[in-house]
Amino acid sequence: MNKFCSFFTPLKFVSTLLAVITLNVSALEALRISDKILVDGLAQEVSWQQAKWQPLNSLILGEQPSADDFFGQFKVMWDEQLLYLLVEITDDVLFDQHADPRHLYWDDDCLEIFIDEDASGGNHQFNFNAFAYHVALDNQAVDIGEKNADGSDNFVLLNDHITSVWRRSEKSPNKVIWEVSVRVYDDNFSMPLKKGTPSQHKESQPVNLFAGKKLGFMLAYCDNDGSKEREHFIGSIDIKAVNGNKNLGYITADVFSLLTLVDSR
Ligand SMILES: [Ca+2]
Ligand SMILES: [Ca+2]
Ligand SMILES: [Ca+2]
Ligand SMILES: [Ca+2]
Repeated sequence: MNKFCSFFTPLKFVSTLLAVITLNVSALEALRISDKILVDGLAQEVSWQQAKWQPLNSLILGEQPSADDFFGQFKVMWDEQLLYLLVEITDDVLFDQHADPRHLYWDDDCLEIFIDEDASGGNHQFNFNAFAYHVALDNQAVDIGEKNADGSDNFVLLNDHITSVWRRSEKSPNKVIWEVSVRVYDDNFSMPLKKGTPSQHKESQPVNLFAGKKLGFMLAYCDNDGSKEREHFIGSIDIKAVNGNKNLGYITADVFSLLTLVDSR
């Protein structure tokens, strides 16, 4: 047996092939936009025609919904300042049971955008190593910040990071067309201080984006049609369960996809 054959044993070949397939499944590319994107819930831009639809169909919690209960797909693009998302959603009932945008927001219908600016992976539950923006039906964005001084959870509105507009398509079956732009912040982000607080603290600025940049990314939708708790939670990637649990994205960025920014072809 020559060196080549001894290295590529059938088992190694199969495991290498599986690793390549796994990488492809969890890797996404975003094309640079070619015209200005107006975030208005109308997918009229030429850029959106150039991007490919990506599935939003991996069950994280609950039972797999039928196509009229929930169906979603999305496109992702970028320019130097922003990431852009176009999400097309079928949801039979739009439901916002909690008026307070920071209270049990995951049990209302919401779009969830996960961003890990440097694709570092790792825990982000109570820090800004990565973000899990829950964009509600009122277009406000909420995530978990650093814990309060008394140890309680601190749900924070990060509306400066997200511009979100959705509207029904005028064409039957009148899907929800959700258009979003995201300012990308790195792990140095800290919450703005209250006005009048004397401090050297500088307000955090979003990073610039460029071709070749890699980010951790995942998209999900919390679907509730009238229950106390969300009925389905569906994401853009099939998360490997740990102890039977796939709902790991709000805790660790390890489960996100790798999103590479590329120039238009
Ligand atoms: Ca638009
Ligand atoms: Ca539904
Ligand atoms: Ca990070
Ligand atoms: Ca719903």
